[in-house]
Amino acid sequence: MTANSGNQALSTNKQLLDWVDQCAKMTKPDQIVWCDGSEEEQRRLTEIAVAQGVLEPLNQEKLPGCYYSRSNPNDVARVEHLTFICTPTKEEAGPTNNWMAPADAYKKLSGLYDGAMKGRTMYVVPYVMGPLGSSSSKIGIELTDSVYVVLNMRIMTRMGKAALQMMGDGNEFNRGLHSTLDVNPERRFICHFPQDNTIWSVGSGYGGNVLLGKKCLALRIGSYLGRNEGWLAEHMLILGVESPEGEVTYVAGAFPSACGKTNFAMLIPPKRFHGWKVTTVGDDIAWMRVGSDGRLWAVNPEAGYFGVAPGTSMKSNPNAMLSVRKNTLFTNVARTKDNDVWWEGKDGEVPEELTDWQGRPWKKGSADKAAHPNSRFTSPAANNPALSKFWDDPQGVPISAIIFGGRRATTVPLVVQSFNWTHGVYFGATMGSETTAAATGKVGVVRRDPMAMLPFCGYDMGSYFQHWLAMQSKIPMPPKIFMVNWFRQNAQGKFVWPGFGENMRVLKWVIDRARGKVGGQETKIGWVPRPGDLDLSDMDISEEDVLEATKIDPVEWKRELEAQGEWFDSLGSTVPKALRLQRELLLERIK
Ligand code: OXD
Ligand code: MN
Repeated sequence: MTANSGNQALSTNKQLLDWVDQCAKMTKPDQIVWCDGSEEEQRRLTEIAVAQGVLEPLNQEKLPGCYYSRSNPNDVARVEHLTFICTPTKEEAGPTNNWMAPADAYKKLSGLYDGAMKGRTMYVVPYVMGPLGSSSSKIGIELTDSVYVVLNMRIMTRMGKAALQMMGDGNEFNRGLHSTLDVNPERRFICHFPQDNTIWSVGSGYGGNVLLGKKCLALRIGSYLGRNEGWLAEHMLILGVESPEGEVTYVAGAFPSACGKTNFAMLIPPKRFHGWKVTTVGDDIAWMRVGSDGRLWAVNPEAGYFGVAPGTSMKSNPNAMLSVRKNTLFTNVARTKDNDVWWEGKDGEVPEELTDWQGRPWKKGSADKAAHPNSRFTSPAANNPALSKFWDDPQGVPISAIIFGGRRATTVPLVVQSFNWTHGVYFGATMGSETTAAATGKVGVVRRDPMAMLPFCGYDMGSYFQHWLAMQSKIPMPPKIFMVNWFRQNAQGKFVWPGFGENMRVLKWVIDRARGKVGGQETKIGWVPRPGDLDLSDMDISEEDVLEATKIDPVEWKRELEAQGEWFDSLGSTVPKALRLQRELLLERIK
C-alpha cells in the first residue's frame, strides 16, 4: 500500500480498524478509501466509475443523475447454488440451504481473496440497515473492490459517517467482505457465517450477491438474529392504506420474487376508490418487532429500491416509473439512440433500433430480449411519489394484516383469511408459485417458497416455522393473516383477475377485516368475502371470472394438501407438530 494513497480512516474503533487491516493484508489492495456518504464523495466516485467504464452517463436532460451499467453476461442474477450458510452443523442450516463448515469456507475463500484486490481500491463502506438512531437497526461494514457496489449501497442503505457514529467503539457490526475477483462462476461464492455476523462474497458483481446489506444481512443473517432476539426479518413489502378520512392501516406482504411485490407496494387505487391512497413504507424487506403497545411494528431496513425493470410501465407501476427519472442506476437494460433506457414492457412503441444489454445492436422484431429479464433499476426511496411519511420512522409502523401470496393458476382463491395465527403461519409455510401453461406447457408444478424466504432464510426452515409460531405468545395484538392469489386462470389459460391497481379491492376487504368492519364467510380453508363484501363496482370483470377467481374446489384442495404433506416431509423432523396437525385438520374438513 503506498503511503500517499487512499484516505484517513474515519473511525478510531479498534475492532473495526483491526478487521479492516486483516482483510487488507489478505486481499492486498493498492489503497484503502473510507466512504463518508457525502454528495461530494458520490460525485467523485461517479467520475471514477465513468473513467473506468463501470458506469456510462445516460441522457442527462431526460434522466438527470442517471447512469448505466452492464454486468458480465455470466453474472446477471443471484446464484442460489453458490450461496452457503456456514453454521457449525449442517442441521442448523437445514435442508433448504447449501452448507459449508465455517472453517472450510473461511479456508477456501481466503485462498480466493489472497491478493484479489492487487491493483484495486478497497472501499470501506459503513452502512445502517434501518432508520438512523433506531434501536432495531443494524450496522454493517462492507469492504469491497467495486465502485459500482459503493454507489449502489449509497442508494440502498444509510451509508457513510452516520453509520460510524452509531457504531462508536462497539463491536456489534456485520463484517462483510466482497471482491469481484475475476467474475468467474467457478470462483464465485456467497458465504454467510451467522454465528460470526460475517458475510464473504467473492467472484460476482451482481446486486443480490454483492449489495451485502440487502439479501445477505437484512434477510439471511437478519432472520438468524431475529430468531435469537425474538423478532422477524421477512421478505415482505410494507404499505399503508389511507382512507379518505385519513385513517391509515398498515399491511405487510410476502410474495416470491417476480410476483409483483414492488407494484403492490406502490399501488394506485382505481377511480372507484377516489380519496383512498396507498403509501409505500418498503417494497422488499420488513423487520418486525413487538411494540410496547402489544402490536407488531415494522421497519423497512432499506433506503432504496432495487427493482426489476422489465414489465414496469405507467400501467403496471406509475410510481416506479416516476421514481426512476432521476438519480437512478440502471443495470443491464437496453438503451435507445438518444441514450435513454428501454426494456420489454415499457410504455410506448417498441423502438426500431436499440443497443441491447450486452452492448450489441438490436432491431425491432428480434427474437432476443433487448433488456435482460433480470435487468434492474436502483433508485432512492425519496424519489417515490407514494412514499409514506413514516418510511424512515425509527419506531416503524404498526402492522394490522399480513398477506402471503403466490402465483397459482389453480386451487388458491383470490383471498382467504386464516382462522387464527397458527393457521396463518400454515398459509405462509406452504405457499408456493405454480408454473403456468404459458411458461412451461405444464400446469401444476409448484415450487414451494415458504413466506417467500426459501432463498433467504439463514437457518433451518422447520425451526423458522417454529419461531413464527412462538411469536404468537409475544404479540398480544397480532396482525390478521391472509393468503391472496392474483394469478388464477380459467380453463382457457386466461388470467381471471386483472391485478395491478384493481388489487385495491382485495386490499380494502383485508383492512376492513383487520379492523373488524366487514363480514366474511367461513369455508373449509378459511374466511372469504361473502358475495357483495368485495367492492367490484365500476370494474370490467364478468361474474363468471369472479366465481372462477374465488373458487374453492375440494378436489384441487385434497391434492394440494397431499402435496403440502410431501413438502413438510421434505423438510424433515423440525417441522412443528402444530403445522402437521393443522394440515390434518384441513384434510378432515375438506373430506
Ligand atoms: C429481489 C429478489 O431481488 O427477491 O428482491 O430476488
Ligand atoms: Mn426480493
